[in-house]
Amino acid sequence: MASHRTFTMIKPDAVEAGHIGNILKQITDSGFKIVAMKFTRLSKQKAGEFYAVHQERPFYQELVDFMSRGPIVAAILEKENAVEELRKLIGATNPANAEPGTIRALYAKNVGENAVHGSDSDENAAIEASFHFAGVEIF
Ligand code: DAT
Ligand code: MG
Repeated sequence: MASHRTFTMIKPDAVEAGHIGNILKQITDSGFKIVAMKFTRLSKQKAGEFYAVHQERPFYQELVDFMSRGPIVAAILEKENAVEELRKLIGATNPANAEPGTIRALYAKNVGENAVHGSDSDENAAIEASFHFAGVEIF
């Protein structure tokens, strides 16, 4: 995947709270183009695989339970410098530390239920995008 792309998820807490539309609007208003998108749900096994890098962390089981408890929106986004730009737009992992106006400052409940995911590198963006999407689903 080209480096002008990143991967995002609107997490179960934000979907449950009815924030899909507002979050997608904020993303597209910030200049991102959606090149793939689906409304789906992670099984516990799939959530565990997605976050396998965190499996030694004390919050891993909580994270897997949370990410599999309801539907999510998964999307691939395109913009110049996409990974860094999306991380700026979503804000710090803990919403208490997130800049005002960022998606997590606006919609996240706490460090565990923090509304959105954004890839942290071009390499992980490519891995995460192919975890969720087949080539024919990316436009
Ligand atoms: P980010 O999602 O900002 O990339 P991360 O990769 O460090 O953050 O962690 C992945 C997710 O794990 C994060 O979005 C929410 C959860 N998490 C991280 N730190 C946590 C903590 N201290 N307590 C509970 N959940 C945590
Ligand atoms: Mg991360």
